[in-house]
Amino acid sequence: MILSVDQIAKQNLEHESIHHDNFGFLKEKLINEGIDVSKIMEQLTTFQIAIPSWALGTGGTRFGRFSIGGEPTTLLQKIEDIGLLHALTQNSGAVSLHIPWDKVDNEREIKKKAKSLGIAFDAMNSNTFQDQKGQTYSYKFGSLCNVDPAIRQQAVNHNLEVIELGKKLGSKSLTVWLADGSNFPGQNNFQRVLKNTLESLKQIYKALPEDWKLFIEYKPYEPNFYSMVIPDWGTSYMLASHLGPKAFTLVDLGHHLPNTNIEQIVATLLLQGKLGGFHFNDSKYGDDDLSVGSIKPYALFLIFNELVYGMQENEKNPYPAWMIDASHNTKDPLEDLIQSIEAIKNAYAKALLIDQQELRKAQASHDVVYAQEILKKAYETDVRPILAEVRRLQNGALNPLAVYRKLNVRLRLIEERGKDTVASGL
Ligand code: PSV
Ligand code: MN
Repeated sequence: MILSVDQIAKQNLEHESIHHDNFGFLKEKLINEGIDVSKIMEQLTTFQIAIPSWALGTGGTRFGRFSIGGEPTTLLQKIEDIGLLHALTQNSGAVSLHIPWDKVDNEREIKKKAKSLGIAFDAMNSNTFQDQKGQTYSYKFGSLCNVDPAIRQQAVNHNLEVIELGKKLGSKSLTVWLADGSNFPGQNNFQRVLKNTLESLKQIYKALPEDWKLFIEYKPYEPNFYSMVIPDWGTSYMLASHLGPKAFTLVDLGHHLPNTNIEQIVATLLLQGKLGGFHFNDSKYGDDDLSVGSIKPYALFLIFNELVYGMQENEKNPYPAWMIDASHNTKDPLEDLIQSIEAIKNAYAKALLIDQQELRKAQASHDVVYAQEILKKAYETDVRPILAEVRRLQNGALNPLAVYRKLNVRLRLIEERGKDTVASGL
């Protein structure tokens, strides 16, 4: 299924007059406050968020999975779904693959389909946290960290294969997330597993093409509950620093203990030029993979405040890679992704409204109240008309969710693919 520009434009007619008034009013208000609205719109236009191939089917928990119907079963269909999202939102022009969840046996066809829908190949994700059929050694007791050199080598080789595949598709980065760790004291020697991990990563790093980046995720617990080999940003940063200039830390918002000050981590990594990428989601307790901005929208805004500042001030930090990393048990995954994309752009746009000069002045004079007010003022501005206008100018939908529902996209996907299809991946 494909959504044409004409179909979307026709749907926009219904929302056009209200949008026109709302945008006009907001634009005038912001211009009167000295804000460069067109610059903000430019920044929002170029902002692209990668969609992980595993987010297009209904996620499950270990207690069950409730399929939505019409789920994509092949990579081509997953790319088609991202094409639908991109047509509506104009901000999801990239896919992130997970190997071997994604079967890439027809690269040329896949590349052709992605190109026709304006979709690029973002970071490749390797998987050494599950055993695959026919695999020689098991990762039950770790992969890159394993005490057995043959197991480590198998895990390294898998990453090298993923890089090779990514090269063919035009990807420029590899994300490594390790489930490696231990469930009980005494199970692992902390120093040895960390050293093994670094040595394994060195082999992977050596195989990276010149223009590629390596992103290292961290996570404090799950699936191991006593220790994880890369539990926090500090360990990831240390590994990335040992590896060299192409290695970076990747922040997944769900990979922190409750109440961690993620915006401060972001600031520190940016200062060091080592913030490579982001996995967006939201959480109440742990790695809940809830929709971005659904639980802690203010925290997301504060993170974007640091990102905006850091992207301006820390030239040696590359432009970060953005990806949504969530999994849904109850919602239509495409509707959820529309909501997530909107929440991310909403936080970004609000952060762009912050009067950085005034904030520096308030900080310099230790005016705590005024500093807080400056942030609040930006946060409480309803920026949705700007987001809609940016979409309209790019032939996207003024209201993507309304159009998705009006055009019965899910029903049409069910008609096309059937009620019982199950997407591969989580
Ligand atoms: C792990 O929780 C993670 O965030 C990593 O990015 C994985 O690759 C992804 O989820 C999917 O399992
Ligand atoms: Mn992640």
